[in-house]
Amino acid sequence: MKKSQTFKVLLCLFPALLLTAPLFAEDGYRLWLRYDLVDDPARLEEYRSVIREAIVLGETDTLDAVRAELAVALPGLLGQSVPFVQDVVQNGTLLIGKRDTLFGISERDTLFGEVPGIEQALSGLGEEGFLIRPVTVRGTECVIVTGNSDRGGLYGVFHLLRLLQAQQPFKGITISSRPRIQRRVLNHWDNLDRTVERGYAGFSLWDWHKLPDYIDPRYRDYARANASIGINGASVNNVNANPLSLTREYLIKSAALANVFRPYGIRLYMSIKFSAPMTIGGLETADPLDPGVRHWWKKKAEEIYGVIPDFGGFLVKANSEGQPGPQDYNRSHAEGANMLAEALAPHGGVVMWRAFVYDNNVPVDRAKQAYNEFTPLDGSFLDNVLIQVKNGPIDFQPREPFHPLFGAMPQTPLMMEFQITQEYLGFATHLVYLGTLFKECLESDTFAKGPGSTVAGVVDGSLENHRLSGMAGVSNIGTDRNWTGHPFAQANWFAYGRLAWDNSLGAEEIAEEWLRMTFSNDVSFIQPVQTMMLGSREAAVNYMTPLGLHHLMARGHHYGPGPWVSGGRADWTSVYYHRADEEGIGFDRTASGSDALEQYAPEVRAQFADPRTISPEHLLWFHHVDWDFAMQSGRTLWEELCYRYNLGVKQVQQMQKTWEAVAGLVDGERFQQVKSLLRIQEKEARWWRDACLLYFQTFSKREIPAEYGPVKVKLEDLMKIEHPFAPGH
Ligand code: GCW
Repeated sequence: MKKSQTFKVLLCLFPALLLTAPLFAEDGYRLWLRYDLVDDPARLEEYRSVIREAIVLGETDTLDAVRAELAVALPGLLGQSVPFVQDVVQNGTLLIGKRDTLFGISERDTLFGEVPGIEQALSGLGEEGFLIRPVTVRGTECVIVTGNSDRGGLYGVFHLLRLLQAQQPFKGITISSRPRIQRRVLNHWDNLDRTVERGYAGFSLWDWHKLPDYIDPRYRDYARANASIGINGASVNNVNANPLSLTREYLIKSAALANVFRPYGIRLYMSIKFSAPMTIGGLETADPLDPGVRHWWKKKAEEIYGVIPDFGGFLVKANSEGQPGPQDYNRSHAEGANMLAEALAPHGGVVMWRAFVYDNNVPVDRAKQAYNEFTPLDGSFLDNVLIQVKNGPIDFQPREPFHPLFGAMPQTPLMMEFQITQEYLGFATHLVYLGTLFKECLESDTFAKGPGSTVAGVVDGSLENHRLSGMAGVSNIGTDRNWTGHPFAQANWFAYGRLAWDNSLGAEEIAEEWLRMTFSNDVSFIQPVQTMMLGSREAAVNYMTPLGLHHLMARGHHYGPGPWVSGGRADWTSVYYHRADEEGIGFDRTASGSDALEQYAPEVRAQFADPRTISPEHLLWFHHVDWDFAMQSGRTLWEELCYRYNLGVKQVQQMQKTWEAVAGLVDGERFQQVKSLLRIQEKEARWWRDACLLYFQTFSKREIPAEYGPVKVKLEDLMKIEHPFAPGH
């Protein structure tokens, strides 16, 4: 075919292509910031009538970021240009800026005069809150988006764009919002060689080798995505830290990242290695009471703030899983944390000291150790120290009761650490929406100060009126084109950010928001898929670790089932946790066992103490019970175990059906990807079920009820499966 002929053929094809497919692939890169044309005609008309022009007042990097976002978003959503103008001349002007620029409190501008009630509305919004509200300026109808700082304007604009994307009513509405938690941080477990510990979405985003000179455009998109959900901090390197991050060379690289993040309200934090004064500083000790060591950290902090003036602070994993720490010198966690806090304090930085510590020698139930270690230190931390506590007492399992430290250290601000990356929940292969897991923990009642003392209240500081508050999410982001590997894993990043901003949001509404923004506003799509998301975590619990079982995964990489894992360090094995024997199964954490129960408030203990009344979800976490134990369902424990494992598989099969049924309502690319991943998930759900049931059957010596069909695999074959190259390890 000659060139001209090819061209003609293409010309004929082009209109047809336009009708059937978007001009670019839906590869997931745009996340929830797609800004496609509003497809509800009535809404489109409404939005077009209230947003015709925009004024962004002020010349700061943050406001430039706002302009850049609006310049892409509004024409995309409204299908027409929305020019930036200098003055209000017609109805439908968006006015964006910091309150004093907009309302003439500064000398520079008195353009819009006083708006009644505005001072009051803004007074409770703090530094980051925003207000969106209709105003009349010189007789014209406008909408203002403002806050006490530019960042308020930024968050307000993202909120507005969210409303438009989700096709919610906008005309005439007033909304104000401020974050409940101050430090809303992603924790990247990213290594300097770009591998990511427990990362399943490719390599690290941070190209340390080419930094600081090459700035990957993706850094900015990362910052946009975070700002859009209110995340305001990123700890960029693994908590199993490489001390090189603190060298001059790497600080300059980090500073380049911080420069990209800053306009989006994101501070850079860093994980540090406690022994850094020795390894990169040439000192002979890292003892936190040693004057030379203290001086070294002081100087290091000065150096950091010299290049990153808004540096957030240090995240520290010390005396845990082989990491160095103050206990190497017979000093306490408080002495270690306070030394760093002192170095950071003059610059406004904080220390996020992790409570994920447990002894190498396994003297007591691992679930008890953090509490034992930290509660005696309550009240001895400097006031720029936060203690960062994982949601549960073991390690991000599919289900854990809330960590007993929440509510037990009233004088210390406790940060929540959630894991967004699905280390124990099927990596980036399984569709597991974590909004429900996060909420379950936040809503748990610690009873620390009577009923209603929720974990959420501990973490947002409201229970004890703490000055500092924070939440960390272990990131699931990598270089995969769609950022998170599984298209639905984006929802977990999103849900984390939304809950860190406002822990009163429901998992349901967050899922709906995300679906509307990420996929479609069609209710016949949203409704079934939202239901699928909301049930997905329970499905995973059922096919992996039902009834309070935990830590049954394969050794090391944690991929797939390994209930038989034994030998070596006890608390890294499965048998240590499930304790199956001829009698029964489960970890006795009551007074007759490890008595971990005793670390909770009496009201909580009462909920968990009796195997006959405890919710079945936590049964085997706290109790060792007989195989014939009578469950509330009327089944025996063994039957219940069989039932739940099979239910988990069925739930995944139902997810597959749900997804098939929305085929016509999703773009082909993401439809196929999710469909394939669900197929893997179903296969792996069966793998988990078969492995666990066949293995536990060697103790229970009972039949798997016939209704579940014959098990077609052999335990010995399942036990031989190895995954030497499983990612993230
Ligand atoms: O969940 C476990 C992981 C480790 C991790 C550790 C921690 C960063 O298996 O990979 O190390 O927790 O949280 O420190």
